[in-house]
Amino acid sequence: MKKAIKVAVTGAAGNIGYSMVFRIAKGDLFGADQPVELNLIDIAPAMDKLEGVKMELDDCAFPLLEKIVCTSDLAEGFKDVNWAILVGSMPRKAGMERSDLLKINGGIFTGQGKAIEQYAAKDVRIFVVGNPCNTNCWIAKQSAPSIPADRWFAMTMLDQHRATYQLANKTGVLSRDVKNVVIWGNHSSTQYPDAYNATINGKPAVEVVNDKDWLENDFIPTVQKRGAAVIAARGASSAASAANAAIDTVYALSTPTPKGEWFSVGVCSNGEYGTPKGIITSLPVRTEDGKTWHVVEGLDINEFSRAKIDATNKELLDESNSAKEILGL
Ligand code: NAX
Repeated sequence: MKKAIKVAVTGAAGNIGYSMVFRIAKGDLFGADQPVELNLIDIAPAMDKLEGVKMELDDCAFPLLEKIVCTSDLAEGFKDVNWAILVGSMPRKAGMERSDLLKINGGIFTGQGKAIEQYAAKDVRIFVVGNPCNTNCWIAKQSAPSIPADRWFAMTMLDQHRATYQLANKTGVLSRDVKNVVIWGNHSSTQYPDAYNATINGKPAVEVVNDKDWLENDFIPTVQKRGAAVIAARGASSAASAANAAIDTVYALSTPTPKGEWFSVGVCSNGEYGTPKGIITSLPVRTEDGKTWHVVEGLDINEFSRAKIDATNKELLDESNSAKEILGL
């Protein structure tokens, strides 16, 4: 048997955590021959609930699961972990000022960034799901300066999956027939789901859809507002689909990307496609070896896309500048 990969999940007693940890234990991140250890982290009042999650994990008798730690102590929780999946956070609520949100998340993500830097394995990779995920990732990264910039990720795969389904549904094909939708920018309502670089059964998606008005005025807002639509329908925010997207992101970063394809994930910009250097922004990414990754360069950016990409990245730059100012980072 291989040496276990150690995965920490924060917010593990929450809804997304509950939908995610069983799939990690089953082998959905690294394959059916790769053992895992789970460090489940939540706040102290959630420890009883977390113990219940552990009991259920025990009761699955997963062959690949070698150890479970339940803790609210960050030193214990991040000790020697190879992956830190940060789900627990304070998303924006109605009436909340952006500065209040930044202060609360600043506290959470500076603390977690510092603890990861101090206690995690040398090869740790950090993936932020908790909203606002791009800026939370940026805050944690600022607090852990010795961890290289290419190890930090924020989730936009759920948006990619939502966009993929909308294109499939519109054109009467299956989701698997749609490839290479790109989500650019922030996981927020300014995100830009780009169908111009996507294909449907190998043909340009714009040609198959053949409805520019739908693509620009229906498809984009539907994807941008899908999270709110799920809340309205379900009375709770996306959990299983978010956990699925989180699993798919870590899997995509750990497995060679199929030829000719790419996926979307928030990464630290190096100025690609005119994005401001240093922000955590969603870009098209590939990995050839399942270890290192690179931004796919040379995609076609038309005037419409340019304006949308610039707007969402401006929002991210403003968010990180506010975080810098308010948190003194
Ligand atoms: P829940 O409220 O069900 O669970 C959150 C859990 O985090 C709770 O158990 C809570 O005790 C814990 N927690 C809070 N502060 C913590 C801290 N400082 N350290 C450790 N644990 C902490 O929320 P859930 O539905 O699971 O959503 C979690 C986060 O994912 C939210 O921020 C949400 O906005 C975000 N999402 C991100 C998405 C994305 O695409 N990036 C989509 C889905 C989701 O909206």
